[in-house]
Amino acid sequence: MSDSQPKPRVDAVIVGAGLAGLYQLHRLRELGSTARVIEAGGDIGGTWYWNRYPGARCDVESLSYSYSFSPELEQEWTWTEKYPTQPEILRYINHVADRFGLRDGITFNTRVASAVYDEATKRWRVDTDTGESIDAQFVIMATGCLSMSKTPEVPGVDRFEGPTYHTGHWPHEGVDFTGQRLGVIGTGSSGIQSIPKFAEQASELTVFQRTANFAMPAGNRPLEDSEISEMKDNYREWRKAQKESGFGVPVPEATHSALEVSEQERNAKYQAGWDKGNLVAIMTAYTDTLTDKAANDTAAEFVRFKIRETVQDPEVAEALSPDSHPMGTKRPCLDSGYYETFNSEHVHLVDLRKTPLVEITEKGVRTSEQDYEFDSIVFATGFDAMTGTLAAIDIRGKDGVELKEKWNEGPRTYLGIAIAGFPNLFTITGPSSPSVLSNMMVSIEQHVDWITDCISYLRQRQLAEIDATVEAEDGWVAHVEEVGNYTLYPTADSWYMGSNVPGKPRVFMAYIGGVGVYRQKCDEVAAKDYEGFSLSA
Ligand code: N01
Repeated sequence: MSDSQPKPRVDAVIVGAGLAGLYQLHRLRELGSTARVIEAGGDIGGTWYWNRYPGARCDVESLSYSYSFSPELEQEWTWTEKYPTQPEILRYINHVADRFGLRDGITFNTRVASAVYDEATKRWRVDTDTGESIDAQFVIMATGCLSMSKTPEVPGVDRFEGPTYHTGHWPHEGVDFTGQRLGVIGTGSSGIQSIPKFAEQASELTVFQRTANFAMPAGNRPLEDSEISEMKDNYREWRKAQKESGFGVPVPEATHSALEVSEQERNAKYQAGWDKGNLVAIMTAYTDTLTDKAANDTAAEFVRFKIRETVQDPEVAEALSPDSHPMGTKRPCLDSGYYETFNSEHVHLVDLRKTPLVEITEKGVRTSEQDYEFDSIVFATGFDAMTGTLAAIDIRGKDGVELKEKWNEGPRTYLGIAIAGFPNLFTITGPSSPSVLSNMMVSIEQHVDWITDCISYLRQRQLAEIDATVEAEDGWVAHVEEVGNYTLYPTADSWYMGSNVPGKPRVFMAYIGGVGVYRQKCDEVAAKDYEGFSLSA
């Protein structure tokens, strides 16, 4: 579109039509604002649109992983299983979009290529890869934390002659691996969920593991009518507890150090969490599990014992037992038969710490020790998390500063919502907010509500611009780092730290202060007329 043509003019462009983008569109429409959602995918759903690999489920229980903004929606939707499958979550998202009439506000199969701030008009020019240019007062990034997938950084990724798949971009029509020799690289959440399913089809399955991860059985099952109706009767109380909790998942508060109770008492508590199939219950069983290595070791050893108990071959059990990072400092997983899968004769584990991955070849995978031939390869190798998607868009703020330049040494934000020098730009569950360390639904709703209130405040006062101050941003970055350093998280090479992407700065990219504490801080900022921001007419 040439500069002389009039551009569509809206109050806000929302980037992404996942759970965050849809709710943001709904809230802005309620406010009487005009908004356009731009979505790269062919339909709504975000993460749940792309991640369709077999076995994909959410690790937060169904009854908690849903919007809280509409009591009517809560009552009319009925989840079927303890942990929701990807297809069921996608059905839910579609139900929400239809119920609240959101589809007409979304442009699909379109990527935002750039967003450039015009200091004279105090508005953004947003350009898409389809050649459209939109004029917007606000840009709201609802791009998700894990949306830019990555393949392994070894030569030959395009050389393999058979089909390759990435768990984060799974074909919508599904894939049948029946009778195939299949190689899977990666044992994070996506690998751990899909590997048991692949083993049901493949004739030979070889799993390439660089880091053994902590997983515990999800204990998934159909929900009882009585638990559904009990939750429906008590949703308001439950939502309040979610909002005030540490991780957006209410659990009883720990009262003791893991080191001040007997081994027997400790293991009984871990066993109870294990039986519940609730990650947060084990991670927060004691006050110091995430802050003290010795305390953490007690939980880690409990899981390693379970692995040894489950996996028949002691050498394989040893290789599957995580010992390179404290439990929880890389995202722990819920599984359905993961460790048991390695008891099947046709399933093989390759420990890449002993025999590193060298390259992908025409026929398969080469390690330092051996060539493996496959019919298909699955990359369960994760994402350039938190910043990758934002850095891929050419975002320019005041004085033409590029966001990716500003974030050269790691992301800098105020509250994970705003970025100094990039006025009227908001990041839903952005870096340095609780985001990935929480039930995403709780954090998404909190951010969307905060952003909507902020836009309403500006409108009422006829203010054109809000920009975080550098001082407020510096203060927040320091606080996030300080709280992070109090924990064991920075000790691990994890995607939370950016260490899964070569060359990415090593910075802890989430706020571990807890969603309840964080919400209070955000509310205080708003109550003090957006303290830490400069506002102008
Ligand atoms: O990705 P990951 P994911 N050579 O980054 C390995 C969310 N999620 O898609 O650990 C060899 O966790 C890598 O090894 P290492 C959840 O937040 C949620 O599984 O870096 N191996 C690792 O084993 C999750 O944390 C749900 O040493 C390489 C794996 O690939 C996040 O998404 C379900 C490699 C990547 O694991 C990402 O999960 C699924 C290389 N060059 C995902 N590069 C639920 O809620 C990477 N690896 C259920």
